[in-house]
Amino acid sequence: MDSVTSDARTPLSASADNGLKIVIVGGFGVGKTTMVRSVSEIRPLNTEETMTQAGAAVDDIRAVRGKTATTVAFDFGRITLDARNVLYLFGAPGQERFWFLWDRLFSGTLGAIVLVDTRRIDDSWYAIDRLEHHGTPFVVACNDFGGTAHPPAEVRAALDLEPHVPLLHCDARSRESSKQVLISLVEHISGLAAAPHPEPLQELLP
Ligand SMILES: Nc1nc2c(ncn2[C@@H]2O[C@H](COP(=O)(O)OP(=O)(O)O)[C@@H](O)[C@H]2O)c(=O)[nH]1
Ligand SMILES: [Mg+2]
Repeated sequence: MDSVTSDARTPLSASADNGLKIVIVGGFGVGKTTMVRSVSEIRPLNTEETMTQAGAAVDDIRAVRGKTATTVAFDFGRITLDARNVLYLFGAPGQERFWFLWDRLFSGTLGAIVLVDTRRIDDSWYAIDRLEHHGTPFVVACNDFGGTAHPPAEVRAALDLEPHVPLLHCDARSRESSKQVLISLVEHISGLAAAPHPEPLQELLP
């Protein structure tokens, strides 16, 4: 396995004592590894493996021609927010055989980014279902693979997204665009935290 280890160019500050976790989930070849690489301040730790013929039966590569490596565990990156707060990014593989990892990965997670390739929208259903089940806040980001952009209303309907879930457009190869997705997620999370309870308690009391 040609694993890459994080380098020491940006050592973690000794005062950093608060680790926040965000996960990036989505189907095979949707751009998770690319996004973690775009925003991480360290060379991301990942476990890319050259794809072999043995994987052909399990990974549907027809839609992602040119892809020669696949993530066999997960991607890991880091962003220092300030002296004390550090954001850890986990890119979780979307292939069905790794779904058992997700429930563990989601625990203690601040929120998630669901990456979507609008040509293969149904690859994202399972991720959304699991996140809703866990009550993990998330935003959905459609990664730009060129071609016709689908109207947001169409994507929202296809994913059966609740109206309060932000739907964005991004290019995972761009640091700026990926950063915007992270910022939207953090804004969404803080908006949820500030929102009043939808069911006022008084109405439930006699
Ligand atoms: N055109 C385009 N290609 C992308 C974009 N993001 C990723 N890719 C390419 O799509 C392929 C799959 O991306 P990867 O990050 O490995 O997907 P993962 O399986 O979700 O980790 C790679 O060859 C990337 O270079 C994007 O925003 N636009
Ligand atoms: Mg990957």
